[in-house]
Amino acid sequence: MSVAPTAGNDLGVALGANRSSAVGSPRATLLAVRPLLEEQVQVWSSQALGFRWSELHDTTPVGGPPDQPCYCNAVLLVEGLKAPPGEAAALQLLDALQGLEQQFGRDRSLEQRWGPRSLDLDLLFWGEFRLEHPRLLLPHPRLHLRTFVLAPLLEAMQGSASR
Ligand code: PH2
Ligand code: MG
Ligand code: MG
Repeated sequence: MSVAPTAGNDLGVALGANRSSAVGSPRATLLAVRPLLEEQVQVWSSQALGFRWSELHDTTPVGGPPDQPCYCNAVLLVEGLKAPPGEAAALQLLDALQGLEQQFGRDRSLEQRWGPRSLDLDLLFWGEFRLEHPRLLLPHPRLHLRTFVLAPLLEAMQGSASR
């Protein structure tokens, strides 16, 4: 049986940074990573996609050590994915996101939970797909609690798609 693709297959990625990277401030990092992230998602999916971006938001840190710097946050919505969601594909995308984090200086072995980071790329959801894997929970379990994700997500949902 074949199932027609629907808009319910949209995928969300949250971007965050609150420590400078080789390209500069957290804001400069998010600006630099935007086209690279689109490229990675494009390569991962091997098909034409639509991208909707939020603005960049300066946000107060939630959790983590006291006195950490403010974050810059954004959300990317990916539209038009034809393949049905699945574990192997989601983990492949996670690998690509973590590769980009490393490219911008992230070293997970050196950091505290929710401590400052040069780039954080979190998969938020992929349609209604549910995944409980040691490396990845979908949808993101704290998505509904985080204004720094919800506000840009709403903005991206209301924006127009670029292809
Ligand atoms: N990310 C965290 C913890 N706290 N606070 C804000 N404002 N923005 C973030 O992206 C963020 C956070 C862990 O990933
Ligand atoms: Mg993360
Ligand atoms: Mg995060």
